[in-house]
Amino acid sequence: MTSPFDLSGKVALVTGAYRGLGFAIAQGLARAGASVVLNGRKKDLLDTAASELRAKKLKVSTALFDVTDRDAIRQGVAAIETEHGHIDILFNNAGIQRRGAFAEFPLEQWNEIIATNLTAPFIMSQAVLRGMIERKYGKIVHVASLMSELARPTVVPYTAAKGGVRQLTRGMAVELAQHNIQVNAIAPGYFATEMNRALIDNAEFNSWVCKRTPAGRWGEPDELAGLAVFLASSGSNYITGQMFVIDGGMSVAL
Ligand code: GCO
Repeated sequence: MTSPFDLSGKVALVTGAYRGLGFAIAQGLARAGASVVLNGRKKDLLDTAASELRAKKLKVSTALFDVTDRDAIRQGVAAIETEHGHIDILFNNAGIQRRGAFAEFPLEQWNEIIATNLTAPFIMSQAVLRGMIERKYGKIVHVASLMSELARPTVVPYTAAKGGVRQLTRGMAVELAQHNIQVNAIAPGYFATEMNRALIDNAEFNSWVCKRTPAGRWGEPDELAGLAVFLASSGSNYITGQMFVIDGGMSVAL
């Protein structure tokens, strides 16, 4: 009897996988036995990440494309399916953050955030869907956010996009369950990633996160891997449309 969390024989595609949460997710899936395709748009960073995981004897390859470019996505996914035969698991992790007062927030930056954080998961999911439907098997996991549920000043566009990711998860889950495709979301709280470097380096904000979080600290990217493996595995076959908050308790504390 194999473990319900064994991903041997599965092919997983992780977007934005060369660092931070995406890299931790990719490493976790590979450690669970999956053959993992790392996506990113910077070749040198992507190759470095792949080399690091290969040095750990993990099965990884790379797919260089920008998740805001629909044609590049289609070509990239087709190339992966030609090389691997199938894509069983998709993690829509790629995301950006731009911070600024709502009143003066530039429309161009709003469009960037929506394109990467919300439209890209839509396009990526469509790109892998035909194969998943044909095989009557698929796991799609969107990386949502604590901001899918809560809000703070200066990140309103990101919050709006991540709120959309939560509903995208629910809508896709309901429509695709008939094909044995489960769609869920991971909602990270404050993790120590490059996207949050400015916050970590800000003594006041850093102190606020540590006081506001019952665990008293920032999350480490590797702490996301277990939940990612669970949602990618047969252990979650009867779970769909759900968003799993992983935030050290922040969202449940006064
Ligand atoms: C911010 C942060 C947050 C969180 C994360 C939540 O500026 O408040 O970037 O958005 O770190 O994105 O998932």
